[in-house]
Amino acid sequence: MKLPFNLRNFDGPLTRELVREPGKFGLGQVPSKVAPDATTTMVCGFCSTGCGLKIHLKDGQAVNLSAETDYPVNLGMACPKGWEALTPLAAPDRATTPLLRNEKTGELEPVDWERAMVLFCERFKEIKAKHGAESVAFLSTGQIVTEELAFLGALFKFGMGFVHCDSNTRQCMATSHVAYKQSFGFDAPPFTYADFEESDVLVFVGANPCIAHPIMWQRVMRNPHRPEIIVVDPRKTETAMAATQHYALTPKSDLTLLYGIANILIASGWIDRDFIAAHTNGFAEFAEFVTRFTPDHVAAETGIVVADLWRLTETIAQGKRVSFWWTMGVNQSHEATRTAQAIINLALITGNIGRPGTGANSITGQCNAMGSRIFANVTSLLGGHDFQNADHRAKVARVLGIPDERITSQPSLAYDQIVQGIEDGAIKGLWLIATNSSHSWIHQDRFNELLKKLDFLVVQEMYTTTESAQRADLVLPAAGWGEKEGTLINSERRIGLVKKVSRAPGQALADFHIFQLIAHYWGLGTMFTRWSSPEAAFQLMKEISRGQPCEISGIADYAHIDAAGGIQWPWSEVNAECKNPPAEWRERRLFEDGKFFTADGKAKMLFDMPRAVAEPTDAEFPFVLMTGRGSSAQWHTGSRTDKSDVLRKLAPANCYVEINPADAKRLGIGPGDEVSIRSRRAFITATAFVTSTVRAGQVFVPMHYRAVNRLTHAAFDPHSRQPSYKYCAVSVGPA
Ligand SMILES: Nc1nc2c(c(=O)[nH]1)N[C@H]1C(S)=C(S)[C@@H](COP(=O)(O)OP(=O)(O)OC[C@H]3O[C@@H](n4cnc5c(=O)[nH]c(N)nc54)[C@H](O)[C@@H]3O)O[C@H]1N2
Ligand SMILES: Nc1nc2c(c(=O)[nH]1)N[C@H]1C(S)=C(S)[C@@H](COP(=O)(O)OP(=O)(O)OC[C@H]3O[C@@H](n4cnc5c(=O)[nH]c(N)nc54)[C@H](O)[C@@H]3O)O[C@H]1N2
Ligand code: SF4
Ligand SMILES: [Mo]
Repeated sequence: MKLPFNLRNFDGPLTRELVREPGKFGLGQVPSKVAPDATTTMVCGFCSTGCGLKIHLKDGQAVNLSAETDYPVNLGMACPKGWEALTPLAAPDRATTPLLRNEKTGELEPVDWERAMVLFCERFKEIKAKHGAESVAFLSTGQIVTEELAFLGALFKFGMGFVHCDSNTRQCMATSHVAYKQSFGFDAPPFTYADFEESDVLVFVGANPCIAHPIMWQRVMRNPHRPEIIVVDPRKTETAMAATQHYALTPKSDLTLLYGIANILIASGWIDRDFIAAHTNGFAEFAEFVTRFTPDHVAAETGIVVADLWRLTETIAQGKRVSFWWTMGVNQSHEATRTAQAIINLALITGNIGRPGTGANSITGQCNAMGSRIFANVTSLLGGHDFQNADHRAKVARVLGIPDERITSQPSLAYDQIVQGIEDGAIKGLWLIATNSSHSWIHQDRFNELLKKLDFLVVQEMYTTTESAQRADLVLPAAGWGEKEGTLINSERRIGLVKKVSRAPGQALADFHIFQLIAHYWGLGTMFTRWSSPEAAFQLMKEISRGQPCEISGIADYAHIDAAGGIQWPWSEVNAECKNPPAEWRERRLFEDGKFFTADGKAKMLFDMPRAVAEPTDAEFPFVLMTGRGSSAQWHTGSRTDKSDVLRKLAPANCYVEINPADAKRLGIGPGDEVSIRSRRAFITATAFVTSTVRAGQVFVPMHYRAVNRLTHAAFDPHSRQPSYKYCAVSVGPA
C-alpha cells in the first residue's frame, strides 16, 4: 500500500526510519501546502460554529492568528478559544512518543512506534482470536477531521473486522441525528447561519449560545429585524438575560410545554394548513394527541403560568419568520428524541421551514459533529448510508475497492451498550480516539472501575495527562488541530478546511498516519491503498456521497473549499457546473422546495406521551443537578483549554456549583463556601456560587470539572441512546 513513507521496503526498526527521515511521516518538516512565511485561512477546531481563522506563519511555523474577516461564518469575529487556539499545541504534557504500561512498575514508559504498532495488533488480534469479532470496540469523537473519522470507521469494521464502535457524538448529537432521520428521512439540519439574522422570532430551547456558540450569538446580534428572542431554559443563563422572553420551565418538562404550545396553535387556527397538507404526514393524529395538553395541565407540569404560555405561543404565531434552535438542554434528556421532534412539529405546523429565517434547527457542538454523524461509519454506513441496505453496501464496497463481504451489515452497539459489554465481560479490548471518556462519560466512577476489567486499553491522544490516557495500557501520541490537514463540517453543513501550520512535537503523528500504520501492521495489504492522503480520502467521500442528500461530488478538491470560504452540503456536480454561482449560494438552506428526504417527500410528525424522569428528587436527594457549559473559555474536559494562561484566567479554577440564594440561606451556605454535593453514586465538594440564575431546588455544575460526572445518573433516551446528563437527584450541604 502507498504510505507517506516506504514501509514496503522497510527493513529496520521503524524508529530508525522515523529519526532518519521524519518528513516521510509528516513530522518535523515545513507544512506541506502552505508557504513558509504565508498567512493562510483555516477553520477553528473547537466548536461547531466553524469560524475562519487567519494563521500567520514564520519559517513554516504558525506564530499567531487573527479572525478572518472574509469568511461567511464569523465575519471577522472569534471567541476566546479561537484566539487562543495555537497555545494548547505547545503544552509540556504533549504525548511525544508512544507510551506502554510497564506491567511490573505500573508506569507508562516511552516505546518506539514499531513496538507500539506490533503490540497494538498482537493484543487486539489475540483478543479477537479468543473472544471473537465483537470483543474489541472503539470510542471516537467529533473532533478529528472527516477523512480520519471515515478512515477509522472503514479500517476498524471492514479491515480489522470488528463490529462495535461509537463516538462522543452519542453524548451530544445522537438525538438530533435520530430525530431528523425519522422526521425528515435524513440527518439534515436545514439552516444556514444567515437565518440568525433573518428571523423575526428566534426560539432557543435548551441552548446557551452566549457561552457555547458565542459567534453564532454575534450573528443573532446582527439581526436587523428587532427580533423577539425566546429562551426556554430552567436557568437564567447569559442567553436568557439577553433574550426578550425567558421561560424558566421545570427541568425536563419541555415535551409537555411543546405539546401545549402545539395544542394552542392548532386550536386557535394559528397554523399553516396548506403547508401541512402538502408537505407533512401525521397531522390529524398529532392534533388529536395534543388536545390533552391543556394550558392548565401544561402550567402545572412546567411551572409556566397560563398567561405566559399564551404569550409565548402568540409570539410564535405572530412571527413571519420563526426559527427554532435547540442544543443539549433537549438532546441530553430521557425523552430527547421526541422532544426534538416536538420542536420539529412546531416548525412544520406553522410552515416555518425552508424559508429565510425559519427552521427546526439543531445546533451541533464539536467542530466536526456533523462529519462524525455522516461519515464516521459508526451508526450509519459511510456517507449517511444504511448498513442494512445491500445496495448501499455494494456501493461503498465499489468506491473503496473492498470486497462486498467485508462491508458488514451487523449494527454496532451504542456507547452505553459498549460500556455494559465491558461489565458483562463481552468487550475485552477498547480503543479511545480523541475523547476523554474517563471524565466525560456519565456515572464516571462506574466507567473508570470497568476500564480495569479490560485486557487492553489504547488511548490515542494529544496529551499524556488526561484522565483516560492515565488509565491506558498503550498511549498513541496524536498530532492535533493545526498539525495536520483535512475537513470539518460545521453546524450549517459547511465543509471547512484544516491545514498543517505547525509541527507536531516529537514523534506524534496525525491520526490519519496512525491509521495507515495500523492498516499496514494489521496485514491488510492493499486494502487501504486508496487512502493515501487526507485529500485522497476526501475524493473517496465525494464518490460515496453521490446521490445522497449530503452529496459533495461537486467539490473539486481542498483548493476549491479554500477559495470558496467553505462549501455547504449538498454541493453536487449540478452546482459545480454553474460557472458563476450566485452570491446567495454561499449560504444555503434545505427544503426550500418543501420536499423532504422521506419516501413520499413529506415530513413525519412523531410524538409520544411524556415520561417521568429516571431519578426524581426525594427527601434524601431534594435538589435537581443540571450540568453543562460554564464559560466560553472552557472546552469540555479541559485537555486543551486548561493549557492556556489566558483562558484559565477567564474561568474559575475550582469546581463550583450555582445555588439559589434562598437555598443557600436555608442551608447556611455563603458565597465562596465549600459545599458538599452528594448523589446516590458519589460525593464531591465544590465552591458555592450563590446566584438566582438557578431556581430554588436546582443546582448547576459545569461539565468542565472532572468531579461532575461522578454524580450523574446513567439514564438514556430510548431512541437515540443519548445520556441524560442534565438531570439527577442530589443533596447539598456545607462541606
Ligand atoms: N465554551 C464552550 N463552548 C462549547 C463547548 C464547551 O465545552 N465549551 N462544547 C460544545 C459542545 S460539544 C456542545 S454539545 C455545545 C453545547 O451547547 P449548549 O447545549 O448550549 O450548552 P449546555 O450548557 O450543555 O446546555 C444548554 C442549556 O441547557 C439547559 N438545560 C438543562 N436542563 C434543561 C431542560 O430540562 N430543558 C431545557 N430547555 N434546558 C435545559 C442548561 O441550563 C443549559 O443552559 O457547546 C459547544 N460549545
Ligand atoms: N455532565 C456532563 N457531561 C458531559 C456533557 C454535559 O453537558 N454534562 N456534555 C457531553 C458532550 S455534549 C460532549 S461532546 C462530551 C465531550 O467529551 P470528550 O470528548 O471526552 O471531551 P474532550 O475534552 O473534548 O476530549 C477530547 C480529547 O481528544 C484530545 N484531542 C484533541 N484533538 C485531537 C486529535 O486531533 N487527535 C487525537 N487523537 N486526540 C485529540 C483532547 O486532548 C481531549 O483529551 O462530553 C459530554 N459530557
Ligand atoms: S465560536 Fe467556536 S469556532 Fe468560533 S472561534 Fe470560538 S470556538 Fe472557534
Ligand atoms: Mo457535545
